[in-house]
Amino acid sequence: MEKSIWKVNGVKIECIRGDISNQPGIDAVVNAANAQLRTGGGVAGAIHKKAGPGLQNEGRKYAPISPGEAVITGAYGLPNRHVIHCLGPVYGVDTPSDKLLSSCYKNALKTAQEKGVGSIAFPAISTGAFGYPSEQAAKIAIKTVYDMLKEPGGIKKILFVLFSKKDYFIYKDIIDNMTV
Ligand code: AR6
Repeated sequence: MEKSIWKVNGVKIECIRGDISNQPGIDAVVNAANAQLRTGGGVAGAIHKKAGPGLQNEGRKYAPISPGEAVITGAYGLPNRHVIHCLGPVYGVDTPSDKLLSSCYKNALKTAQEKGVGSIAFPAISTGAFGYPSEQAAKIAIKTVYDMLKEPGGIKKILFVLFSKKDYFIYKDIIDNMTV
């Protein structure tokens, strides 16, 4: 299997190629959500399809959310305990896009820690329909997670799940070149 692992303060940071809706063994998966927390294309489509209608029903209570925000729900038909929904910025429209994208990862991790989540999987938020260039988004995702791990928080594993081979190698190159 294609994967790359890096350890920071005892926390495993790993990237793999795969489908975010098929990550058994991970406590919480992150959804690249829309503001209404409804089903959609890409990640949101895959997550809602597997979770079933309960996810959208619960999401109604929290919608709408703003770019950079994260909310947590149950996972319903998914093989996980929670879904953490993040609304990424539409690249160049929701600004400053870099800070808003970083806030997604920060808020997702904070929310996860508050719920006692031990492992979390992220997709490449904003890099599909929202147009964020993959390499810039990957650098923000990895740097934000790394900075958050300087403080102890209970999370033991962070998994980046990339759909395309190209995105997987972008993450792998960054992770393989991190030295701590
Ligand atoms: N597992 C992992 N990654 C995936 C999957 C999957 N099953 N499917 C796609 N990707 P996107 P966004 C990759 O568009 O840019 C939705 O319609 C994909 O290749 O899901 O944040 C929502 O309803 C890309 O690299 O999220 C929102 O309206 C990345 O995941 C809007 O799109 C993110 O693509 C959110 O747009």
